[in-house]
Amino acid sequence: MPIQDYIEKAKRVLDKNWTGEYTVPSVHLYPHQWNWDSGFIAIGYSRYDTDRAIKELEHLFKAQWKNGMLPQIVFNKNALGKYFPEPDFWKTELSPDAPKNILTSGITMPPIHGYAVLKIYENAKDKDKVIPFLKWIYPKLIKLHEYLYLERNPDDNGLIYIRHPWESGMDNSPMWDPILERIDINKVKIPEFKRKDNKIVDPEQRPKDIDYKRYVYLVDLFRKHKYNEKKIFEECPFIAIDPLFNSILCASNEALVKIAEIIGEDPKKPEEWFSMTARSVRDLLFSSEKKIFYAYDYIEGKLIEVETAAGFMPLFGGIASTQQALKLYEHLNSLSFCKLGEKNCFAIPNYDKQKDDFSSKNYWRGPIWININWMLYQGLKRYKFKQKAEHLEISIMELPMRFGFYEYFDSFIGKGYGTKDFSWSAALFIDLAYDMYEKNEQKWKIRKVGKPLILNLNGEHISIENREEILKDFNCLTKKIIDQYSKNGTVDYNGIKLSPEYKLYQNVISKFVNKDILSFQSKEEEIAFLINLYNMMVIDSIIKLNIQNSVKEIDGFFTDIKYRINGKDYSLDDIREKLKKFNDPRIPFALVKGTNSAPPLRFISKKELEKQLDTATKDFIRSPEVLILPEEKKVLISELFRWNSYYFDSNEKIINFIKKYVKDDIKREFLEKEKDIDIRYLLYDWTLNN
Ligand code: 9WN
Repeated sequence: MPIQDYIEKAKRVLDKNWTGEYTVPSVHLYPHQWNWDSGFIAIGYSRYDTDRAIKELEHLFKAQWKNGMLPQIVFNKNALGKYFPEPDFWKTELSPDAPKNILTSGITMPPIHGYAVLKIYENAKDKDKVIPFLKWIYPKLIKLHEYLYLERNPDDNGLIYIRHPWESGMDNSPMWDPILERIDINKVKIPEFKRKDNKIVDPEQRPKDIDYKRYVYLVDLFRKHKYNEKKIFEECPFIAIDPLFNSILCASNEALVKIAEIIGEDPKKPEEWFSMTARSVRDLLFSSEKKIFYAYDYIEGKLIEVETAAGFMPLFGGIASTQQALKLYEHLNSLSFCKLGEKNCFAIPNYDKQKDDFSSKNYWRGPIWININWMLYQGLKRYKFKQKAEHLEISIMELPMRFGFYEYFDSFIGKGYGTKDFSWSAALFIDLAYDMYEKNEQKWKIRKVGKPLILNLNGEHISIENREEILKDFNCLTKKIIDQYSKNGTVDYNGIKLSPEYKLYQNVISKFVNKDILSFQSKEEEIAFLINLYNMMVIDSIIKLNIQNSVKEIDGFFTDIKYRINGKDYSLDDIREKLKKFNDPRIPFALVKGTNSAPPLRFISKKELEKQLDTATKDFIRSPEVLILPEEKKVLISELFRWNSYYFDSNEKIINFIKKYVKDDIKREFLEKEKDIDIRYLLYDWTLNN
């Protein structure tokens, strides 16, 4: 499996950054443990090394403050001197809440940890082994959330504030500009300090000095107040309600409810927290007109009208209403944030790319970040925006495969910026690559059809209607069934089974038995009919054989299950054979085998055949079934091409075919000019699309 090589590369990045107790984000630029990084890193580990995932979070939570705050950084005593600011600057020992003998910073970060802990449990091979860890960490997670709801919830409405841009994780996001400008660096006293980051990474890709002066000013204020939350709140010029922070908190609250149920705790608290925060985010941070959630400037008492990727995060938190989600989608899928099919744009940039001050290079002011796109991917999947989710999935996979495991990526050319060998880029790549890699593991028990099984013998077989009427009924019912019971690529087999249309469908197909319905007037009519017949026969077989996991459960699914038509029996493979005479390589992409890999099911009409075959092919080629890696001179494609070697009998044919459907200039040029392309096959996902 070609993805495996890249999984190994990603694991090597994590091995390099693993200290024995936790993983640094990057050895040179960030040589300590970071709060939300460890959450994402643990999600990656959860796929292949449960012990490490657990250790990662254990180490972080051992540094939790007495008041429940989980610090942004846990410093490594042996690596001091390479980063700024370090413990000598933070002076957290001034706070009675800071842990003794553990060095930390004095702020927090987005609380992704509840969510990550649940993933560790869900992905573990031996779930029982994770229970003691769940029991150990659950009260600590509750304490962390309790700290947020008690100390950072000034209006008691569940909207949690942050008091430093570093707490958002999106440090120099343009979203914070209007608030930070309030700190007039010419008027306030800024302590002496020396940056280290811009000696390691090109300063063009990092925050400006003026930003750092303000960051440092805020830290100085915190230590002056000995990290007393109430005093800080009264004086701090930066009090912001961040949609990203609050959405992540909701995702973790939701996970805490599930964890509580697993270990027999009362889930009431996280349940209430979830509803309270979700309601307030929905009601107070959304702009219906601008189709985005905004951050809120608590001091001015108004929304900060700056559009960044954070504004879509309520999709990840599962807190946007259906109407809000539709609006968010419209905005997300626009030229501002990368539209499906738009040329030369990868995933979602961190800032509206149509703004004058957008930068495709500078840190949180425009580039693509893997963690943000990974969360948006989860959110889009959750709200069933399948195509868009898949587009992000492709980018999260392709960007590191093509350019390396960088910290962030150029929004137009994909080049990697910041530090290389960055842990969460590797970890979240692993998470998605495992989905791809594991999906083909045979999880199902195989049954045999035995002898040929004819599915359409349960009716009268004799009909007085003519061929045209029967075909008309078939088309009409097929269209109804597909339109009503399949959406975004998933099919409601149970719904179909119980529907009146399915009953009528049985009646119609029983009339095929003695009728010559396979002589057609036009090529279009024949192709459309055969594709619809194929797709309906798959559905009918899944229902009648009570298939739960995959058509692969049935040995002989494609050869031994048949429909009788005019006295002759046809299997799915026979129908596929019949379609070959048209020699149209787009046809295989319209045949839906009841799987997750296939493009969405559609009723094919003879009038729109051309367009529909194109769409089906385009959908497939622009899905994660085709990964194009110019820098690696590689194309990774679905096995489907190999099975259809009738149309695709040479590499040249494959490349010529896919290049017609590729929008991105760099990729197309690569496919056009490169003579020596290495084609590798990705395994097909046979999981049932129910
Ligand atoms: C300050 C570690 C962290 C990430 C943040 C990212 C960056 C630190 C910095 O690196 O921030 O926390 O020094 O710039 O902005 O999201 O957690 O990877």
